Amino acid sequence: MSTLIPKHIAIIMDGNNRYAKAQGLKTGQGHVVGKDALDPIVEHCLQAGVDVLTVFAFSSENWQRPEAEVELLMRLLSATIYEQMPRMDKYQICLRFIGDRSGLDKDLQQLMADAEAKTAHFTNMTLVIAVSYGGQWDMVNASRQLARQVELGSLQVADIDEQSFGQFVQLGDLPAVDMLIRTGGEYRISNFLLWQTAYAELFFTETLWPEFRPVELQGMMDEFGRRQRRFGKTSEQIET
Ligand code: M2E
Repeated sequence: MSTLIPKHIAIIMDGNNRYAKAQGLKTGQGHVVGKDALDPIVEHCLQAGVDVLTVFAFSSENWQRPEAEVELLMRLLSATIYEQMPRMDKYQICLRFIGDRSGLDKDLQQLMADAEAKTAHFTNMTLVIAVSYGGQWDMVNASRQLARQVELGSLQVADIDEQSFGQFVQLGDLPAVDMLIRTGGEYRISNFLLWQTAYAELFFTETLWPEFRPVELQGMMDEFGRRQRRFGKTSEQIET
């Protein structure tokens, strides 16, 4: 039986602040260490043949964090995009951003658009960074676009179904999420990809994000394969 590789993995990278506290670092320094934990995970997904990796870098709710932490995260986001571009080029990875960009600094919006344009033609893997993203914002945004199409007469209400709705949520052109992983010991979806994870296998680990390594990710991918082979069968079928 060939090993089943997930097409789309999504990760809620949680635990940066707890890591910083445990290491006696200043708050926010955990985000700096957390940033560097992503590279080995990206490379592991690339080598394993994963098509899409989506990571939750900054949620709609993160705007409520202390101003200094939000500013640090925004600066870190810009710095990381600059830093990552040579790697995207080297590994031919398409970089995309999802979320409500309207609240972001104009320079950052331009940097994101440039990075997407420069990597749009790469086909080895797609790395999606969720910035100022919320699953509920996503679904409301999709609903607004559908309502506008109905108002314009280019869509009938009767034509709104899961298929047409699914085209208007973020990443509607990409495979649905197969594996949703959350590090840091919390067991919540926290308004991440709500529509896109409808059928995702859920994986939680106590490991804090800065300490999350490819070996643990591979263990989850192996478990994903085992779960898929059981998918839809009765327990009797499994036993025989
Ligand atoms: C990331 C952003 O907590 C976030 C701080 C910024 C870096 N980060 C974690 C990301 O997820 C942009 C790119 Cl191009 C890659 C990773």
